[in-house]
Amino acid sequence: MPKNTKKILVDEEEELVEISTIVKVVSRQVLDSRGNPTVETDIWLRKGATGRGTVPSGASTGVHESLELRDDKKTVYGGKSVLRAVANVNKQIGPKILGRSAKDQNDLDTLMLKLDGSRNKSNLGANAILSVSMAVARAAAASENQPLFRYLNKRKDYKLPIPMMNVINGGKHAGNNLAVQEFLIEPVGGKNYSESLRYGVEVYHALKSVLNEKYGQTSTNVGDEGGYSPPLDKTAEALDAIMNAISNAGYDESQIKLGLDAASSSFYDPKTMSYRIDGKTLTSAELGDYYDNLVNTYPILSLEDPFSEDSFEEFAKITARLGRKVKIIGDDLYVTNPERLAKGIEMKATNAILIKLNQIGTVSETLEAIRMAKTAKFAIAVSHRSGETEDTFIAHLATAVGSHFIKAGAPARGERTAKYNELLRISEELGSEASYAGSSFT
Ligand code: 2PG
Ligand code: MG
Repeated sequence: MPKNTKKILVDEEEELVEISTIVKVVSRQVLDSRGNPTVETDIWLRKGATGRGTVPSGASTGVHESLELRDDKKTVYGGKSVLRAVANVNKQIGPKILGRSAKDQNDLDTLMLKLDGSRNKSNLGANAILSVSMAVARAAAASENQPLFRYLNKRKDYKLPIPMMNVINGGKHAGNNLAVQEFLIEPVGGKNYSESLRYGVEVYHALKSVLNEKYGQTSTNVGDEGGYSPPLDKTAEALDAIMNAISNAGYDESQIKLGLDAASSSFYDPKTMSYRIDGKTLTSAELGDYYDNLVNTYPILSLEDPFSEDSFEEFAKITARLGRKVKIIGDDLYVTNPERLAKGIEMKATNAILIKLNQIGTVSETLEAIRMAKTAKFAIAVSHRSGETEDTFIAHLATAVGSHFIKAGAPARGERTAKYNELLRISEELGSEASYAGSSFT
């Protein structure tokens, strides 16, 4: 090597470290899509690159999720303000990460876990920690002049996900009597992401006409995730309306599959160990038969949280029974937690996982859960929360990790379309560099 080449390389390395050095951290309180306060953090790096993380919030939260820290001061935002979490970033986390490289995602996440010191991030708040973790990743990507998805995956095996669109809202997301929380359409048949998105949007609009005609105009008021919220009380009625919409829009069941998120912990009664659905009270075994019947009647491709959040055995039974046809997705069961996922993999509890950054609270642990799920050959669905923000992190994450699905609500309301639109931009940028997950389901 000529004498001064070494010197130049060293300088370049120093330069890279310097570019990614964190010089400023500012957190604030902003609003989510339900009008509740949430945490947003901005990070500045030495040469001017910045990154932002805005944290979403669930309604049907699993009991095993990391803790979302709220102030509980009833006179302010009904107890929902997050000023303590914001202060934890500004006063505790911020000073500790100044001078560190934003590229050390793992180390920075570990540092925050140590600083928090609890099992479920209850001291600093998972909302505080995640806002920083996301902002770090974004700032590091900006320091390389890369979009986030490229920064998160240097191997470049990008895959665009199938949109899982929640077109009828029930459960805790709507003011009707549907026990099942989400009725999703999964347009697997498009030749690429944007075509599948179009199929889904057309069905969503056709569904509006179907519901208006059958149940009147108030039936197309929308729920938290932009899906319609008709005054129905039976699962099959909602599925029939969607099937009509699919055919009215000119599609068939090879092109558009259905998904259900039962979110069954919200209709489970632990005292009687039974489930209240369609006006009936069912045991776990009866609920298993109920799902089996639905899967044989409708083109259902995914079934999320069919049993309550600690029912690993019941999940394993339904996966053994229906798993060849259907993706059995663990959401509240796993809460994106690598430890709970390890148990699920061991027990063959499911064949798919829902991934939500804020359930676990750091980007590194989320990536670890995804890595484990991929090794176990689970299908992956990267997901929003019912309380969302304009942040598009999950669109990048889904593309980077080659997620099969992205669950981001109906194709309506800005916080939902923010994700679907970002994926349109990503797919435009990637062109033939990316494959499309739909092709493995047709
Ligand atoms: C779910 C989610 C997102 P929430 O259960 O999958 O759709 O709902 O954010 O209310 O937990
Ligand atoms: Mg769910």
